[in-house]
Order: sequence, then C-alpha cells, then structure tokens
Amino acid sequence: MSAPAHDPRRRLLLGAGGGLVLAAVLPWPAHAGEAVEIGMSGTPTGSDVWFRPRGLLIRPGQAVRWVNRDAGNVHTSTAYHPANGKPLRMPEGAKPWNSDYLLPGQSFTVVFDTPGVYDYFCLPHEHAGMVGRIVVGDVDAAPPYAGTDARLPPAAVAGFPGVAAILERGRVD
Ligand SMILES: [Cu+2]
Repeated sequence: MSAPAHDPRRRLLLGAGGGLVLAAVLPWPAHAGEAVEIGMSGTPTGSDVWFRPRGLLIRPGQAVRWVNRDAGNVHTSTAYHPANGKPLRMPEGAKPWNSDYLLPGQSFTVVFDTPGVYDYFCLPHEHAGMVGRIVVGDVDAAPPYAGTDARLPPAAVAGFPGVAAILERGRVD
C-alpha cells in the first residue's frame, strides 16, 4: 500500500531530503521534551502572589517548568504530599516534588507520567492562596479531593481551579 499523495509526512520527504528530514518526521520525541511553563509572579510588596496558569491540562509524559518571573519574591512549587508534610492531593504512587526556593529567574521542571490530578503550593505563600492544579491525561471531571480540608489554609482551598474547567479550557489563569 503506498502513502496517499496528501500525506503530510510524504510531502515533507518530497520537499526536502537527507537526514534532517528523517529527524523531522519522527512525530513524538521532540514534543515530549517540550515543557509547558507556569510562571510564578507577584506584586513588588508580595501582597499578592500567584501561579499562572493556576490550572493546567497536560498529556502523560509531558513536562511542566515553573519559572520565577517575580523580581521581588522567592517562590516554590511543592506537591501536596505527606513527604512535604501535607495531605495527599496527587495520585497515589506518583513521585512528589519540591523545588525548594527559586530565586527570580530560576526554574524547576517536573515530568508527569501518571494520569490524575495534582495539587501543589508555594511554601512561603500557601496561606495567601498561592496554589495550583495540574490535570494529567483523561480524568474524571469530579474533583478527587474534598472541597474543604481543615488542614489547609482557607485561601489555598479556595485557590484550586475546578477540574471540569481545566478539562474544558486546557488552562485556567
Ligand atoms: Cu510564592
């Protein structure tokens, strides 16, 4: 069976030639290494701080890179996990993370392989509601974690975007 004339890969092969094209037609490896950025920002006085986007949908195997875009504040990306002294709000068995303090301009990358919902926070700003949620792959639209949790600051609980909204929009700022 020959490839149809409109096959984009075939066009690529006809349009150029040699080893470079072979690399270009391998579909997935290049994309798997691309990290999606989540910025960490705040007002100069630190009175308001946030992750942007707060809610993000990715595919299993994709990487997320947190970058401190804030000239005046130090931030962390820290998973809600007993290893970080917090209740579990990520898939059981998945590896927890903690970036430690990121200075302005510094970044931290995590690859997410296990489908599910991952909640995380910023160590110095959890009480201010600096939290985020990452959805990996296809999950149930219903939040897997209780809406309220007395062990978390109220501002943190209020800061998680809904799973349904993340699934629908891909990102929630
Ligand atoms: Cu922070």
